[in-house]
Amino acid sequence: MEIGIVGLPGSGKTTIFNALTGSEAETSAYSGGKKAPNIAQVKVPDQRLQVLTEMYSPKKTTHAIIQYIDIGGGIRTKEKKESLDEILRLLRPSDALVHVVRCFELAGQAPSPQADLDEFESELILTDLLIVEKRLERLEKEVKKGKKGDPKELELLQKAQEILDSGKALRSDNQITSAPELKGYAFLSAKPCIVVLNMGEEDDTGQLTLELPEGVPAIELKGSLEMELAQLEEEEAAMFRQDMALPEPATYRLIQESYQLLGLISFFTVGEDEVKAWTIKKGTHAQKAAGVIHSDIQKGFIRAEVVAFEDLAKAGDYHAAQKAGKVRLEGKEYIVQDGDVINFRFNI
Ligand SMILES: Nc1nc2c(ncn2[C@@H]2O[C@H](COP(=O)(O)OP(=O)(O)OP(=O)(O)O)[C@@H](O)[C@H]2O)c(=O)[nH]1
Ligand SMILES: [Mg+2]
Repeated sequence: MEIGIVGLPGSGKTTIFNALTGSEAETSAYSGGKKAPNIAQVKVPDQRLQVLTEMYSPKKTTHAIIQYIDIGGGIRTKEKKESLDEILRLLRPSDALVHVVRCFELAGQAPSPQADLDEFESELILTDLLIVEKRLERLEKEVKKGKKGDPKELELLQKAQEILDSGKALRSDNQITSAPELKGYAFLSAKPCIVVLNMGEEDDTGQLTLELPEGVPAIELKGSLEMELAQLEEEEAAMFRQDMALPEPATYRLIQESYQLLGLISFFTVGEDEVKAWTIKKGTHAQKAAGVIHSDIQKGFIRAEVVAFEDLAKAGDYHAAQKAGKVRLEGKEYIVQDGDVINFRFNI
């Protein structure tokens, strides 16, 4: 799972990337110059894993993982064709976007978050429109030459064109985002998106009221501050946080929200060797979830022994949860819930 960090040049993308991942990638003065992309993986913070780890004292605890990619510069559709191609290539695999908006003063320039947000959103839309128009042109030529093409793809592209022409992103149209015929295009405005309002250190949070695109949540973060904390040793960071009455890194919420935005949930497997969080899409059946661990477990699936994390935590341990009747046996059609602790029974 990968999330692309995007936004206008100088909005603080690399700063947010560093804050999220604890990396020390070089930030830029206001330039928007082209640089190599930054890529790093982070653990999805999850309190429940800590509780389970205390319960089982395993040799190893494994978190769910998200990969973040920070591309240099912004998207400039009009001027730089080449850099656009490069950016599209980099962002194509991303499952979602984090759109960083500058809300701090930079080099004497006051922030204009609403205008910046709208501008970048338009760039996403325009970028997709260019791709759609190019493709439609080619399809029309082929039809003239007597080739048939895929009528479904044509219809969907025409619908996409209409949406984009009206100035809207593709992400809020279910038919477009779920169509297998359009998967290959990797439209940027079709990717789920979270806006990060990147605030200055001294700013009061909770004051900004921006008009957001449909279906796009926003989070306020103090990018520079969070970056500095993320780069400190753990003990030192904890001291600073205590002083500033910041209970946990603000980035935790961003990571967790991006996980939710992608429709992802975690189930857990537990034992003395390992306590582990597994990532699945919401709505996944037990047998398919088993396949995330190993295809053999999916193939030889018999039953899933399931206890909800909350019930297990309340009971204190597995045995007590069993005695309280909280451990259930579920079949392959059972829809796995966020926080389920599962023991798969299978034979091979
Ligand atoms: N005061 C303040 N400055 C910030 C904040 N975030 C970033 N900056 C400054 O803004 C400048 C640009 O930050 P970057 O993180 O490099 O921005 P970027 O979006 O990655 O820039 P490009 O990759 O060049 O497009 C740097 O000088 C940062 O120090 C913030 O939250 N507060
Ligand atoms: Mg950067």
